[in-house]
Amino acid sequence: MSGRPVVVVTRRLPEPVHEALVREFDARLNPDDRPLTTDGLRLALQSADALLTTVTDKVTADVLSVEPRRARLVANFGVGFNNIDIEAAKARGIAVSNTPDVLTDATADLAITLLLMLARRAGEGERQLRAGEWTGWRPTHMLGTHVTGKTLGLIGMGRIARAVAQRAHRGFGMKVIFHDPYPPPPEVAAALGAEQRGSLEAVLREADFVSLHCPAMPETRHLMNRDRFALMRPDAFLVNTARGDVVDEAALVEALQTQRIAGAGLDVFEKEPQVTPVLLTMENVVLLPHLGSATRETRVAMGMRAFENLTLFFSDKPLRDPVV
Ligand code: 8YV
Repeated sequence: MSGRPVVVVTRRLPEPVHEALVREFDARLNPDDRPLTTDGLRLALQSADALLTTVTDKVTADVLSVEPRRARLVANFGVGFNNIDIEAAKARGIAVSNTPDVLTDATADLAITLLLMLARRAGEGERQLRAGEWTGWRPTHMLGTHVTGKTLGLIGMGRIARAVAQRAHRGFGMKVIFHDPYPPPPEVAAALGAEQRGSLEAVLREADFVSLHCPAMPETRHLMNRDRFALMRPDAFLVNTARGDVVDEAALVEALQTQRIAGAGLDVFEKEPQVTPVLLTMENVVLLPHLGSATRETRVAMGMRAFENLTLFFSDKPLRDPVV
């Protein structure tokens, strides 16, 4: 026993993060990168002082109820923490941390990527060319939708949404509107050129592009449902880089099949990695495998942020990113 805190790292992380963890802790790495089972998570809570988890680890109330339990901290690799039963952690005095800020730009870039791929039919064009079906330039070939001057509606106005607003308004000359039950100070919105709307519905009625930036929690489950899709404009597009649970995927499929909306760009899915099969056949849908924060720089920064929370915790100092 090294006497150093035992930290179970549930997935393979970038090498620089491993080096820091091994230097500082009795780190139990996962070089095979196979997700831990429920029993594996329970065992980790019994044998380690802390877990460094990711979105693929379902840290449920049942998992957290294991006794005897040794772990006192779950340091999540990610800003979202809907993979952890926060109320159960709170009830058992287990601390939880996340990794905000360091992934804001990468995730905002990906939301804009989805928006542009949708508007300019980039996925379609790429597939047509790769399939050898392109017969050359034509004046009316695969016409897309203009972005500059169009209205982007943001659902939620937290860090990532603000970064999207800045890119869309300053970078692409878009009009930006938003709704958030906990809006930023007016001067912050004004500096981003973003206009607040009194309701989600108002944003849906007005926007050419709707981008979701709210956490997954009971209140936001299926926030985008049949009735809300019915409010969107038939030439409007949905972008989701938040969480799959925020969208009723069956209602989305219906809205697409009935041309209730013009298209959707999805980086997250209700039952990921499963994707509703019919979405795979739709040309006006862009599908990405949860790449929001997938840059080398960002993933190292996320790992180092989790490492910082672990280091602070085991130095009896306040977490930098306390969730619980
Ligand atoms: C992470 C994300 O890659 O941060 C989040 O909430 O969805 C992604 O950036 C994922 O959560 C890994 O745990």
